[in-house]
Amino acid sequence: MNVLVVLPTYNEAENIVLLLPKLLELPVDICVVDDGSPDGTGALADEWAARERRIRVVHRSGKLGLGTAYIAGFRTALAAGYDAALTMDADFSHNPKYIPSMLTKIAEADLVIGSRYVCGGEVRYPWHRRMLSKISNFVARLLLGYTAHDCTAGFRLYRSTVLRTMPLDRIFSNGYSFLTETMWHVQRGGFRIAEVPIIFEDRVRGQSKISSREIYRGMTTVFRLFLRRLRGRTE
Ligand SMILES: Nc1nc2c(ncn2[C@@H]2O[C@H](COP(=O)(O)OP(=O)(O)OP(=O)(O)O)[C@@H](O)[C@H]2O)c(=O)[nH]1
Ligand SMILES: [Mg+2]
Repeated sequence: MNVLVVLPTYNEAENIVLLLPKLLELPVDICVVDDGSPDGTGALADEWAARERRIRVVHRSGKLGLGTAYIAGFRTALAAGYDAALTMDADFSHNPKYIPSMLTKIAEADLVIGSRYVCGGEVRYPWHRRMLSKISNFVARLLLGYTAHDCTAGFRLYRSTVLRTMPLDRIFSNGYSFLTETMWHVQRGGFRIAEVPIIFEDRVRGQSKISSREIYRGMTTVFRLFLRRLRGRTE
């Protein structure tokens, strides 16, 4: 299976130079989606891409949001004929050491989640971030009927068959809540979901980009999808 790792970046210069060599040790290609990072992440990624054919870089004009960065990566993966796309954060919260077990698991699933909330998984965050993550997961599972234990995780391996069924033009979340919204389509599509345990570590280098606005948007996304569920709509 040929897999494209989709790596959204915004000001991850310190991390990208450490992460790309780690990813190159694995049987995957890489697509960095950089939003004109002022710290030069995009230029660093270009230098790597010039030396290594397995790396490509999508440059966008400014900070357009995590969700649309994933979409840009998915479109690249589909256009280039990859069998699957793996999304992950570029700040080592999603450690590449878990990718081999995700690649193995995809043999029996359509979506594999690097999961914080199955046996063996863990979240190493400050307590308030841990609570926020747990509550948003709990609410999404309760209101939207999601069966995955970690339905807000960004560490995911999607088969292209799943991506092709997603209405990428009509997804309304452009930020972090994209993850909650895509889970809607995966679950409605009846796809097989598997989870492999990961230990999620807090970032050591660089700064967090999640804002209170994104948290608010996350809540509105859940309620919007909940209303859709009440109306019995599948799209
Ligand atoms: N291209 C692009 N990447 C983004 C954008 N916002 C965040 N990212 C990247 O998405 C990934 C996750 O963002 P983080 O800031 O780590 O968010 P988080 O993991 O929820 O927050 P922390 O745990 O506090 O780091 C990182 O690789 C970011 O560089 C964006 O608007 N555009
Ligand atoms: Mg992070």
